[in-house]
Amino acid sequence: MSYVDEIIEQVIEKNPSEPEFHQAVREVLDSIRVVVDANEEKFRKDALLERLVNPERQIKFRVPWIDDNGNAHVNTGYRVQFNSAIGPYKGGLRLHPSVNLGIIKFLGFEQIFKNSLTGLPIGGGKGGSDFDPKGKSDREIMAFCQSFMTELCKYIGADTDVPAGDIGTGAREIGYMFGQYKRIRGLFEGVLTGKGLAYGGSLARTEATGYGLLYLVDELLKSHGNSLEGKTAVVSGAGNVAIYAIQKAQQLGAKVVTCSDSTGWVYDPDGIDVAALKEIKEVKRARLTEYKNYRPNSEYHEGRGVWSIKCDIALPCATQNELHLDDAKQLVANGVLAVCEGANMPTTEDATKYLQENGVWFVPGKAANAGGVATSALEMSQNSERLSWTFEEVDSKLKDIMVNLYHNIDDAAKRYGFEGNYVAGANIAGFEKVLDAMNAQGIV
Ligand code: NDP
Ligand code: 2IT
Repeated sequence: MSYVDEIIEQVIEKNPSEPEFHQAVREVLDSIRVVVDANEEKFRKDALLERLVNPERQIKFRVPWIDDNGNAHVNTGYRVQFNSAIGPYKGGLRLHPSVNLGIIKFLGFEQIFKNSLTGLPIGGGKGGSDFDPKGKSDREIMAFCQSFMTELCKYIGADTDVPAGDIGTGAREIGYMFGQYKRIRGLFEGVLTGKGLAYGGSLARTEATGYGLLYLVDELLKSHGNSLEGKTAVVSGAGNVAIYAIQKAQQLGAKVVTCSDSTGWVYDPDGIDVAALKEIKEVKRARLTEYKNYRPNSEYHEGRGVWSIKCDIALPCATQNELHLDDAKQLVANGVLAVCEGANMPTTEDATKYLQENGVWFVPGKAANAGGVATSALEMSQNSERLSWTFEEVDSKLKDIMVNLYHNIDDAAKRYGFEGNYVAGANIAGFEKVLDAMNAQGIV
């Protein structure tokens, strides 16, 4: 059996009940098979793949907090410090009831290659908790965040591990966590990114993941002699990534006709009203059912459905495995040109394969959504030099990073004979730098 297949088997056997982690490992190892096969003897001797798929450290802890009625609750907190070959661990904190170790490991594993693709010196990590922020008061959110950070602060620091936002963790949560870190550790340092502008945050970090996604889509289309002008796009999600993806798509001339949340989806034939969406989701923290109050011509549907709408570009920006084989078939039947992932691993394995086999330009999340973490690294730079850059400066660096990233994955795919396969290109290009660093640093 090949070294790659042995390791995939081992990962499944040693980490049962972690299907998302298996999926992420399978995708990466399948893509880098060509590199591994060419170096099999050395890689086996160095246990290179074993070291790649086993996190350097996994931290799991109890998070007790008290609700507004005086009742105590206990959630589980996680931080997986996956790989520090190219820099301090970097990656978000997810707060969602579905969080478990396997989810955090899949996200941490993806983060290694994503962070490498940014070209910046950041290693891979991820964390979070099964805490559900929905319906909680501000005080309850603060209580949870403070308790979470009371434990997490022992393991992180501006030069060791720098968490940030993800699903359920936005500016409010980062603020409470930063305050608690500072209080306990006595350090005002860039230990988190996505901070408020008043205390060390970077302009354009809020917009960065969605904007970066569209900078990449724009470059992808241009490279194929096409453009976003006049295109119809469908977006899933209605959170941080989705909102700013919709905004930038509109600025670049596309019409975005859908968005969704965990209970339903909106079809707005005139184009999503971003100001309304921001008010509903960022200010009121309400459901998308409210959208119709702002846009009487729009439709609200319960359940899933954004992929059934005819479009040129599809941008899944909600969560993992939200675009299935049937959705891929529908998108292809409707003539979709490109599917680019704003979320992490939103497309199932069979759907990805179907899209690729049917000539759709498919760009995986670790490349397409790397603008968020790249801008987090720019926030770290600004914190280190104790300066703040203008919006234009950060935004233009972000754009350069995404344009370079696109060409980097495109070139890597071509170099190995997989032209147009951006999954292979992203995994190979991301892996090459990590491999160089791991080889240089010995067996650690
Ligand atoms: P948010 O919490 O801001 O928004 C998430 C959105 O997705 C919400 O609209 C939410 O619905 C919806 N959603 C979440 N879970 C589900 C689910 N199980 N089923 C259906 N809908 C769901 O998160 P972000 O926008 O930050 O993150 C979205 C994705 O992008 C995630 O995969 C994340 O890992 C990835 N990502 C985020 C980055 C960032 O900088 N924030 C960077 C790179 C990737 P509801 O409103 O009902 O909660
Ligand atoms: O998935 C991701 O890349 C993020 N949630 C952002 C991580 C970060 O450190 O900005």
